[in-house]
Amino acid sequence: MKSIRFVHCADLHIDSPFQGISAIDPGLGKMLRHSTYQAFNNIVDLAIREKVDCVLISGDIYDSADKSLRAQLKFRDGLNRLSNEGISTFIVCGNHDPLNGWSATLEWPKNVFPFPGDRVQCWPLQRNGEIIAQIYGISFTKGDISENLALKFPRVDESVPCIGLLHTNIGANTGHMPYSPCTVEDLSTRGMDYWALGHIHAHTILKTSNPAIVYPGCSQSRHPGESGEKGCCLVALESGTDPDIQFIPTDIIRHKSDVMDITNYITIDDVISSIEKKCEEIVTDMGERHAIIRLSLIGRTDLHTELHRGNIVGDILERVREDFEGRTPWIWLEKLTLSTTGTYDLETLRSGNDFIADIISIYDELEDAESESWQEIQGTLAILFSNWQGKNYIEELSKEKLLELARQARGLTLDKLMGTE
Ligand SMILES: [Mn+2]
Repeated sequence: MKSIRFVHCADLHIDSPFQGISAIDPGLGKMLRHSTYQAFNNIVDLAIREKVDCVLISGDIYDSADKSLRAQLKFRDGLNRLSNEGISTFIVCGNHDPLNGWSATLEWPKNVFPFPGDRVQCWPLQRNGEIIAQIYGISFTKGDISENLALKFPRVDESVPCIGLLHTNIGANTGHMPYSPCTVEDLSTRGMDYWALGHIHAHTILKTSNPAIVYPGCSQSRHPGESGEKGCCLVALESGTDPDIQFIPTDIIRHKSDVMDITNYITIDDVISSIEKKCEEIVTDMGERHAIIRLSLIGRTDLHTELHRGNIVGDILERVREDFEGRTPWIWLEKLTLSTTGTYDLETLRSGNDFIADIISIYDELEDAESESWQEIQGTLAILFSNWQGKNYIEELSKEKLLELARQARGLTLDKLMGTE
């Protein structure tokens, strides 16, 4: 097998509107929107710097089928830069940018190979007139493809590396829309050396070789659910060895959720300055990228009651945002939640014989997934998520999130019963 090197990216979601933050702060919203373009430019820069043979884009280039002309022109600018360096780009469309959406009448640079939706196409990749790889792919014709497109790929047996491009949801991954569903088994029996997938926004390597099955993840996160680093893969395929797959961050702005323990804090000043210090540390850890941060305050503190007064958390949030105004890289404290408890001793209260001890034991039971209370609460909540109306308004609750809510509820109950508020 000959050797080739390429960049594999997917889910660029160029021109994503970042509706939540744009509504609060239009200036910040504009910068966020620009970040999806910058992340794509970082991918192009990487491909040129590394002198790769090609770039593979596995769907969801744009955020919606009704993509803007601006987004299409900027995307073409990147493809032009690649083409001018002799780097080919292979593209499949996904559920956010299917072939039946509008596309501007633009001339595309040479060395750009879009895949059709009616069949699996094979484009040879050439270097100095010689075929060095075969690239197979198929695009989404419409947004909601329920067909298993992986089964349309031929079983190949080639002397050059074979790569499959597909936007797909593998193994009924319930965290994502079940478009073009397939299994690792379906992909493993096609004779490909590398599956360049798109759709799942978290970078995931499902198989490292024979064939490698890879999601690069999105190139720029768009909401707190997409926390951590985002980027693309730089891959080398060579005969006789496992593919070398390197994850390269390309994001401009990063989301981070964290907790901060304020046990033993005495003043609100301590809380504000520590939040700011924590945010600074997070940005340093991110390699000085712009940051959107969610913080949850935890711990047992005398400030518990004060922090629960009126709009005190909102005021702290606003003060932190003001203090960070004009900072580069910028920091946006997106959300501050309180999960603190008062300074009462939970152990002593638990061991009592009174109503308060009973209340605590009910909350304790929730920590055990086998308990009746836990099953009951799950049963009650299941109704909310079994219809579309509920799903549209409430995020699915993980066990951790539910326990966090239960601990907050316990704190509020004890505050009321013990008259600390
Ligand atoms: Mn996507």
